Amino acid sequence: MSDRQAELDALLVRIAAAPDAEALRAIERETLEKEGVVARLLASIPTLPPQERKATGQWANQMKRAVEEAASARRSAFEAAALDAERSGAGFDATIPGKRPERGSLHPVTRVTRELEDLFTSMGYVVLDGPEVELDWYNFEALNIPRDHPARDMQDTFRCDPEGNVVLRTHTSPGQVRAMERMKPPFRAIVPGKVFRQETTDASHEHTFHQMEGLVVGRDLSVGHLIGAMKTLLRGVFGREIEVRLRPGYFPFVEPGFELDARCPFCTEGCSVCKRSRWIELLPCGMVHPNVLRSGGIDPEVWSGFAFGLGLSRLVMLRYGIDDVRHLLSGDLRFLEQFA
Ligand code: FA5
Repeated sequence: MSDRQAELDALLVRIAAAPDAEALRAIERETLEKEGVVARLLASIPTLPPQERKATGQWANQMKRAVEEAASARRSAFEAAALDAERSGAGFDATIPGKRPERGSLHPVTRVTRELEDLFTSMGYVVLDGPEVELDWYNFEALNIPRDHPARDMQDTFRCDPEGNVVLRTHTSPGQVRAMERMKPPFRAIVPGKVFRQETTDASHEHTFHQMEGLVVGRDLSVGHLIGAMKTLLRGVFGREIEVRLRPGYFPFVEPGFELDARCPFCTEGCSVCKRSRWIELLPCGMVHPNVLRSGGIDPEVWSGFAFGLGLSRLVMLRYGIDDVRHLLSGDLRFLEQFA
């Protein structure tokens, strides 16, 4: 037998005996790739006497084919063995504990939002959505806050274009006019959502927080209806009477306007959440201004309305005893896991 044939036979024996795919790959590398025997053989051809060149080239190709075929057969054998092992259950330990998938949970703001949606829909309200990137018209002008009106300074606004025609909504009140455009009176609607203000943050102020707008449009609605609705809302939310106070409040889109505050549950003598006042601003509200009804295409001579802007983030704080609003959107799992 020639030396070449002996070399090939030895290679084929090693391939057939390769214990695993990695060992097989190593043999393929040393045979077929850059510095492998086949490559070296082909590279040597120009240096050989002309009469030997053809035979050497043919032999190199024959060797290459033989190695490839043997390696492919060995690889198929590995795959078949792995499949057999899997089918027979070999190597599978049924006593090893499985990997438990991480469990997520609803965010506290989502939970309270859903509860409120249930409460309000049971009272005949529809739930509406509105854009977070809002036109200045809906966020301010249609709400009786023209450009240069000092009330614009009450809410520091993120503007999205140099002209200031597009803003990140500073409150859910634009939902009032959008609701009027979509529905014929009489109707009741709530608009929960995220709002944005460019302001300094502290324990009770975030730049991004949640509100829930409420709007009722009907005939002959009065402050009495408004107060009745606010009481029902708070009873539904807290499941009990909580101490509240009503004081006059100024918002250009309601007349008269009120601020409804809830007693701070975190202290008896004032703390950073209530800014030492023992009251938490929670529920501004009022009778819808005739100009706003007109902006929404509703005749104020025929229809009246009341609206409220619930501070949803603050309500969530009250509900779960969270002492800093900034935890809510921090994304901190140590905080969120408490609600699992
Ligand atoms: C408004 O946003 C009015 N649109 C509310 C309204 C609606 C009045 C309908 C009348 C009729 P105000 O800026 O006060 O009002 O915000 C409403 C509530 O959002 C506050 O009572 C408070 O609970 C909450 N809030 C305000 N600023 C922040 C903040 N930076 N972080 C967290 N909650 C806030």
